[in-house]
Amino acid sequence: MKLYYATGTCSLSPHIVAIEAGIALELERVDIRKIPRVTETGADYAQVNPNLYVPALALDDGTILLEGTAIVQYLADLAPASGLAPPPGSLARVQLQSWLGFIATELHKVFSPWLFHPEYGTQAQDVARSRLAARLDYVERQLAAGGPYLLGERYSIADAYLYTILSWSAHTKVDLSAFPQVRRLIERVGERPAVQQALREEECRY
Ligand SMILES: N[C@@H](CCC(=O)N[C@@H](CS)C(=O)NCC(=O)O)C(=O)O
Repeated sequence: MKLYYATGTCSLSPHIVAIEAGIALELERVDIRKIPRVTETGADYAQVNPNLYVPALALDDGTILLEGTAIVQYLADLAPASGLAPPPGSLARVQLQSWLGFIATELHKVFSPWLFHPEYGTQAQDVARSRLAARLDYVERQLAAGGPYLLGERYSIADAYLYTILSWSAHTKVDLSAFPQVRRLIERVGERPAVQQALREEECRY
């Protein structure tokens, strides 16, 4: 199985999940700063993902899986004993999917692309930061009521995804100081050996 990734991006989330699940991954880096988009082996990434973004997971039979939230569920389901995702069909699984959808649409896609492109202007960036603050307040309240993880006592793929997205906060000047439960979750996830290993493998320094 091969993960197409770019250092410091959302592809860290499936990378962490694969390590947590004990799944061996081949890694192929994509330079997302350039068009045409090529991988480190010189392959045309448009042939892998016509949308050009990472992550993409190439299965051994040639199937390409796209979208981070689908990829992490696929990986977790390959290793059910890891407990990284509740069983498909359970209410807990739907609650997990609810968090994955929330992180993807309410957090990830508010950070990116808006806060990574100064050319969009300070007004757009201020709106993005204030929207993120409102959504993080929601996460904070959920964690205060039933943490320490998004699903309660159990660490899951949603926490790895949340960690990945919020690791962009310092660089993008998103202030987490009002969200102690969120910061605690991020610290706790960041200390996990799988997370440290994924960061090392991507040569990433947060
Ligand atoms: N909907 C996609 C979005 C992935 C995404 O935003 N990837 C970013 C990195 S975090 C990227 O590759 N950006 C480069 C581009 O869009 O060209 C997913 O959730 O997997």
